[in-house]
Amino acid sequence: MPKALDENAIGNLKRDGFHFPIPGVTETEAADYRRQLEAFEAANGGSLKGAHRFKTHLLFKWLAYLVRAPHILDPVEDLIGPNILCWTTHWFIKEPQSPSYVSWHQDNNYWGLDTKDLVSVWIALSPATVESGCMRMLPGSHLKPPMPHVDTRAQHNMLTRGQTIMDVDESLAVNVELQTGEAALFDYSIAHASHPNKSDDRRIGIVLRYIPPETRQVLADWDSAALVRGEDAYGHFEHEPVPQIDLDPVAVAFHQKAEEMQRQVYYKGTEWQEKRVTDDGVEAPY
Ligand SMILES: O=C(O)CCC(=O)C(=O)O
Repeated sequence: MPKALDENAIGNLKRDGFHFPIPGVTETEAADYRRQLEAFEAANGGSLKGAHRFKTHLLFKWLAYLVRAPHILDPVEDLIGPNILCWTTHWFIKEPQSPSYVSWHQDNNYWGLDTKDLVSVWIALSPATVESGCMRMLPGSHLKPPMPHVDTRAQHNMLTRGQTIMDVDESLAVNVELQTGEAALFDYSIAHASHPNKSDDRRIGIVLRYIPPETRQVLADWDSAALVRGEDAYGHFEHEPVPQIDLDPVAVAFHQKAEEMQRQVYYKGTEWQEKRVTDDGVEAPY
């Protein structure tokens, strides 16, 4: 008996590879989390960047709470079972009227996690509309053979390597429009993208990524995750500490090690794996 998702939602996820909207946070929580995010940004040189965009549940107490919230974990449990690790949290923030975009890609192409069961929960902390550059999904693409990606390193592409599926028929894409506080669930293999933000507000998305504990990281010898529900009988991931306060020194030290490993995985096989600037002078976006 599913805990949160009805037949329609589970059907959408199986057939299309995504489902929305589901409750993410309340509008009041969204405003509070945005305020805390923006206070951190103001104290740390502006828009969240680099390592701060990844595994931020180790830095912000409110996010450590959110990745463990029952109303988020119940739908995830309906999809991947009762034992759940949170592998990472990712920020996708587009400034007002900015050219930043996300090219068509499949997440399973480059994260090294040997599971089909990774679930992403994308939560809007501001309106995600066609105007502000909401996510776009290619229904059913998660059921097809993997699509070839090219590393473009294109300017303004928010993806680490600018990895891009070249031949997508945009007319088939579905806009994942979300109001502040709403969330979307999507599959590890779904092809997705988003256009630039043409609105006057920031488009702020925080994405929580969940896996079952039998998953292995095949692109690195060590990886970590937070055990957020149930048990881990496998031990493939070192369990992450829970920050007791914002920027808890123990969790910050762990974050440094864990985000460096994620950087290595994202850039595996590129010059950026070992250094932050390539021989032709291109700086790694993360
Ligand atoms: O937020 C976006 O526009 C893209 C998000 C994305 O690529 C992802 O969550 O995997």
